[in-house]
Amino acid sequence: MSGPVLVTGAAGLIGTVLRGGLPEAGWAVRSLDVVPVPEPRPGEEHLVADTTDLAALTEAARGASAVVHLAGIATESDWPAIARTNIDGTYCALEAARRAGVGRVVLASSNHATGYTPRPDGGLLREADAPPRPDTYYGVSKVTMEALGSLYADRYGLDVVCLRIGSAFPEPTTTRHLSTWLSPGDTVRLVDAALRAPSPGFAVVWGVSANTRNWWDVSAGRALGYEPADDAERYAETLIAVHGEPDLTDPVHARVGGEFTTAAYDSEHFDA
Ligand code: 15L
Repeated sequence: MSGPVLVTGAAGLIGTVLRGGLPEAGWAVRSLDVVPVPEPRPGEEHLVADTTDLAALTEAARGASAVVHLAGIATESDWPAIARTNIDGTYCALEAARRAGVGRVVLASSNHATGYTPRPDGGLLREADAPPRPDTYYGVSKVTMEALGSLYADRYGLDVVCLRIGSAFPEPTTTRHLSTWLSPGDTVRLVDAALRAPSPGFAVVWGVSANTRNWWDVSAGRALGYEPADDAERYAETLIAVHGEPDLTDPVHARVGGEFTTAAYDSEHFDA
């Protein structure tokens, strides 16, 4: 594969992890964000643009080997903000890739596309058994992201891999994260696999580490070549000592979207 990987939202939490890790995995990175990325790495290309600016995004995608689309609001917000930044932004990322002749797009979807899904009683939940069940307008934007990805794969033949990310943080900070954590190292491994998998077509895979308490089945991710190496369990004793064992009758633990499914996440509580 020639050409750098265009990473949108490169200045954010996951973008910063990828800017560090993808070059080590052999990928040249072209970073794009609405703000300048802090401290560009040697060899890193960096651009400032809004992902809803289709012309700018198309220019940015020229010569890239793939687009990794992370840009967007990462939590609940009001509808106009979600519609513009997350939904229009995803359309622009896919359309820019198509216009620039880039054959592969990796999309940062989220577990919140399926947030009202009950946590399985036992066993593991496969992507195919978790149809759209968004918990917020943010979740709706991720369902729409997956739908747009499917359209661009079927209609234009793009390879589109949607990563339904769990909790991508430096380390788990809640007992829910013991099941949903995606470590920084596994974030890089997952995106690397999504970039390398031969002809994935359209794929949706959970983005989660090899956590002992996982409720998501990572088989589909493994089939793409993702080999998770981290497990949140090493944080369990400390977190449980502070917060207690997860109470499975509490909606935060009973549904996969956790606190996003509670009244505290009604859109009216969030400003753009
Ligand atoms: C997400 O999609 C959010 O971007 C992140 O802030 C976390 O809330 C995460 O999901 C999660 O479910 O823990």
